[in-house]
Amino acid sequence: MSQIGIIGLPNVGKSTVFTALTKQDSQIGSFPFSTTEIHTAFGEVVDSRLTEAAKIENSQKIVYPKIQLYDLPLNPNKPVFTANVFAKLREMDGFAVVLRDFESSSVDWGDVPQSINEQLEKIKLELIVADLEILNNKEDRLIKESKALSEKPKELLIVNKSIDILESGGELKNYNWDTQELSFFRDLALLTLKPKVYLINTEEEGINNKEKISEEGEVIVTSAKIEQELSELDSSEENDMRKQYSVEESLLSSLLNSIYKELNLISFFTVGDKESRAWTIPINTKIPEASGKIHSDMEKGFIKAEVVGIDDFIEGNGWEGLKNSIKIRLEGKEYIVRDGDVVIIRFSK
Ligand SMILES: Nc1nc2c(ncn2[C@@H]2O[C@H](COP(=O)(O)OP(=O)(O)OP(=O)(O)O)[C@@H](O)[C@H]2O)c(=O)[nH]1
Ligand SMILES: [Mg+2]
Repeated sequence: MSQIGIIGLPNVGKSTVFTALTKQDSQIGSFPFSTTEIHTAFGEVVDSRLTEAAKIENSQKIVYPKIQLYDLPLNPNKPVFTANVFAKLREMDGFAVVLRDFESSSVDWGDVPQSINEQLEKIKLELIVADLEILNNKEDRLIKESKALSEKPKELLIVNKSIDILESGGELKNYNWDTQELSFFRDLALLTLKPKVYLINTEEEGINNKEKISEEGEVIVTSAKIEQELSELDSSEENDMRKQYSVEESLLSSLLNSIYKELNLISFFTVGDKESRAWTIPINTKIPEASGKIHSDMEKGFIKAEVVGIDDFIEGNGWEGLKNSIKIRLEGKEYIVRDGDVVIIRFSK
């Protein structure tokens, strides 16, 4: 399961976002630095296609895709994160960066710039400085170790290149690193290498949209406050209110989609009377490996898979309705699983 840290400057609505996504409180307050502890909880994305498919098969249980979210406290003194929080940030698979675009006279701006791009630069700088510290230490160690060598080791060249990028204000994720370089980076858990999605927290009355975000990548525009209020309603009330506010897709679902895009992940499904379930895999995964997610025996003894897209599955009225239909394809070991595939794995034990 992906672990995502919600980060941003003080009082921009990080905890409001966290609560909207998880229904758990994390010390929302109108003053800066109101969150003082690390909070974590799961966000489960109710995929209506899976609900529909499960209904057709009378599934006893439905397991939707989940992400684990973290609301991380800021340090009122420098640096913005304490060592403890930095250590947590290094464990994350990616970040949701919250940028404040709502006015609200009752919420203190403190030192936070009103421009979303300036906010973004400030946060980026914190991450860059943290990475530089790690890389500078690594550089010192490598120089010492390589004194006796006639040639600079490859690792030192990678470190030098990374330091140059960071010192000129760049993030490491924006460069194409080869697999050797990426595996070297793995142990260092560098923060600017992690994927990010941007959450512009805007007015309840509609998008403020004063400014276009300068960063490329997945951007979600939302009012965290509305989303938090909607998350407290039951699902039929929520649907009515969503229509009224014209925010049909929930923040959780757009966030999950954006995160999956940034992390190159997709979901496939198993649908049956006991359980209907979403499974998360990297894109370009072959079916034996994907089925290993369900059970290791399936990967080892993989023979064939029956595969049908979930929309076709619903339209064809499930396994019974699709019996003998050409919509169900028989796929072998080389098949690459697509987003939304419903599968039955045939395997030998
Ligand atoms: N008007 C308005 N207020 C919001 C919105 N999102 C958050 N707020 C308010 O802004 C204040 C700060 O929100 P928090 O979620 O506590 O912000 P935070 O980033 O977690 O703050 P710290 O943990 O203190 O850094 C609270 O009073 C929220 O109710 C929004 O979309 N619109
Ligand atoms: Mg907070």
